Amino acid sequence: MKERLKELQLEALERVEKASTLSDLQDIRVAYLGKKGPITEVLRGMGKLSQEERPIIGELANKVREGIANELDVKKAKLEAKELDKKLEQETIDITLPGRPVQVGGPHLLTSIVQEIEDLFIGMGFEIREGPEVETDYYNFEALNLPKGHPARDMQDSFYITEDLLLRTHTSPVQARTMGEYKGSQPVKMICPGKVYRRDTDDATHSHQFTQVEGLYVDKDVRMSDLKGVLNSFAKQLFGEDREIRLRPSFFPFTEPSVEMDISCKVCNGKGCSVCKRTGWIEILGGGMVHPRVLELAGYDPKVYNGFAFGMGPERIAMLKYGVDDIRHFYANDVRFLKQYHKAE
Ligand code: 2NM
Repeated sequence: MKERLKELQLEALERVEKASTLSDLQDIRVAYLGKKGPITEVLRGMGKLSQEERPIIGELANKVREGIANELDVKKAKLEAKELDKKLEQETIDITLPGRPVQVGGPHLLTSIVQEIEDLFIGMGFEIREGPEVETDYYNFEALNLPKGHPARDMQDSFYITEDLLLRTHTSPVQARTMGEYKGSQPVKMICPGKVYRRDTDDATHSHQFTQVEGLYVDKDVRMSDLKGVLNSFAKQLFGEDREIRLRPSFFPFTEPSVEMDISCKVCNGKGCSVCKRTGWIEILGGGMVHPRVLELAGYDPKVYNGFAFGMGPERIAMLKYGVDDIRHFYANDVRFLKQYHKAE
């Protein structure tokens, strides 16, 4: 039996030595150490041995088992390392290949312009205010001196939700709300950027949804010259120190007197071209002194307080500043358009 065990050991170790794959090793493990293997068989036959021989053979059989198992483990580790090396070699990365460019996003042109406008007014002491896009008839019209029957309230011009609710047609209701909140107790100096809605047919210069930034300054002794100074500073910071401004009389229901502001045309330097329609001037916003009725409705005594207000369309401002020829570019989300205005990193 001793000889048989030693023979098995030699045979097994020789096969382990020759094995070249992990599956060869598994076969050897099953053949020699498995339940039906020769060593198990030897152990099973030990009943026939004498008392003295039994522990010696038992010990030897276990040693042989352990020896084979040990060699199998050592060889297994070697083969695994070899296979890993082979795999790594096959999977080498060519670090000389050019990289794939990463598409970097950036803010939408409209977002950038609104932020730029906000920053300019924050610099002049204005706070930013926002309000609901679904607005009541009261704040959208009534509080702004647009009583029932006023032509601007026409069903044809607004998106009504119910008789009393509509998508706001301008951001002025945010100002009416803010004044109403303060109830005449303190000055107001704010701008309100946001989306507004009008029932227009979309074309190069009209959009049923667009953006507004409106401003309001209410205090004691606010004058038209204050409006002119603020707007002049704004226009020069946004369009360049070399731009001139002018105010022309106009009409809005919520301001009296009302004005429209033009900047001198940059394209022709005031000489007259197609951009300024031969006038040398380009209209960029409207404004005026807040109508006493608007102040009164919000709880401000028009004998004590007065103020100025103005409103502009950031799409139009961006179109003028960057030469965009169609308002629909802002809403088409064509990356070829949008990417042109991403600032370089
Ligand atoms: C404009 C033109 C003139 C305006 C008025 C007000 C308010 F709420 F204070 F009465 N907000 N915005 C206003 C005045 C807006 O946009 C062309």
